[in-house]
Amino acid sequence: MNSTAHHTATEEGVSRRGFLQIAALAGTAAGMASRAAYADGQIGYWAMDLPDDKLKGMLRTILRIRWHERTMADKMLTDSNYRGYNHFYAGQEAVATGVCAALRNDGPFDQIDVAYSTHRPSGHALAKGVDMKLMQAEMDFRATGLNGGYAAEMHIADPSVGFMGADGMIGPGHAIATGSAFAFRARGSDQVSVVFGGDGTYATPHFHSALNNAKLLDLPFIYVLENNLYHQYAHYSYSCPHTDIADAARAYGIPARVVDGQDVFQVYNAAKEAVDRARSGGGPTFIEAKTYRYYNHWGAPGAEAGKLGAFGYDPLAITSFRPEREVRAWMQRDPVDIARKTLIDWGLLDAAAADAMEEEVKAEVTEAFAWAAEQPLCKPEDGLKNVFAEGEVIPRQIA
Ligand SMILES: Cc1ncc(C[n+]2csc(CCOP(=O)(O)OP(=O)(O)O)c2C)c(N)n1
Ligand SMILES: [Mg+2]
Repeated sequence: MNSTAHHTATEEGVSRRGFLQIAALAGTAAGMASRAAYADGQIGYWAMDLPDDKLKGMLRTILRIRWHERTMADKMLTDSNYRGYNHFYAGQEAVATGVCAALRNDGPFDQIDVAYSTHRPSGHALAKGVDMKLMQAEMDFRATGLNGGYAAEMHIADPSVGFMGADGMIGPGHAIATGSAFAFRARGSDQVSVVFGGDGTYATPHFHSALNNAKLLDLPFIYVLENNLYHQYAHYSYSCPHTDIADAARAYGIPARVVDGQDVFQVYNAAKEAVDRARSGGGPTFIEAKTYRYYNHWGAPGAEAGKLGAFGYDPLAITSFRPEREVRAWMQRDPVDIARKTLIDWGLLDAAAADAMEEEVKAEVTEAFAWAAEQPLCKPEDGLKNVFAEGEVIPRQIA
């Protein structure tokens, strides 16, 4: 352990390190696994020191995202009247959860941290604090949804919790996210701006200009790259020469970490370090989370109702882009299982309590879908609302 890099997590919490050291000395599987995973000698933060409620809250967030995804996939497969759609995030839940757990998500708009999302936004939105019912109503084109039903999945936004929006275009959101970071610095605020991006963004000009500008101006900016190996139906090696895309960030002079994106607590550790650096004026950080999506790029081809994941050949041949055994291998390192097992190993939960939490989450998700389904549909003309400004718009410039 690098002692200069070591800090205890800032929130009040009990120390579990003693427990882990004892467990490791005793040679238990739990202790050894935990030490290998968390005492890597580089990241000085210890998610395990956080208060119990916060740690259990991370498992709950992962479960909320997971069951929202599964419920939506089943709806798409079984209910021909269901209009909603999604770029499913299942498999990647630990990334959004671990990152957003390190952010300031409550408070006035001029104090909370902001997160910019992608075309795959449902997990980022829920982790940042977007209301599930309103989000689901939006994804189902309901007039009472989060954005009036005309944003649907790929343009949902809720600035009240710092969720600055999904983005149907790959890349341009990066420029907006660095713009927010610049605004925070110009205003002397300690807010932090985070952008999520996929491996497919590497080949966009926005990726490179965002990193370059963030470093040149030492902005409070965090780039979270979710490397799920594929952009649409192509492996990222088709468009990126790096194995670790983090190497590209290092070339811009930005500190970068590669983390196991299936382990929420490792993601949290890296995010906490990045947030503290950004808040204290230390500039940007790049985090590459290695992860995997269980479903097809878009929608539910190859999936079966009631089962997690999409496999094998489908008539459109679009699930055939990756080997079935690869999907199954990644599903062996499931973010739900890892978070659940870790909390049980740390003594925060037993299996019965974890099961009870999952049942509560399922009930919440069922209720959200039922509520959304009763809401009035938006009208086609609603789609033009808020597209054009009305009246006079006065250009402004910071002096
Ligand atoms: C500028 C632009 N080009 C192409 C597309 C079509 N498109 C949608 S998603 C996607 C791949 C994105 O891959 P990645 O960034 O790895 O994210 P993932 O889908 O894996 O989450 C592409 C090319 C787009 N939306 N925007
Ligand atoms: Mg990808």
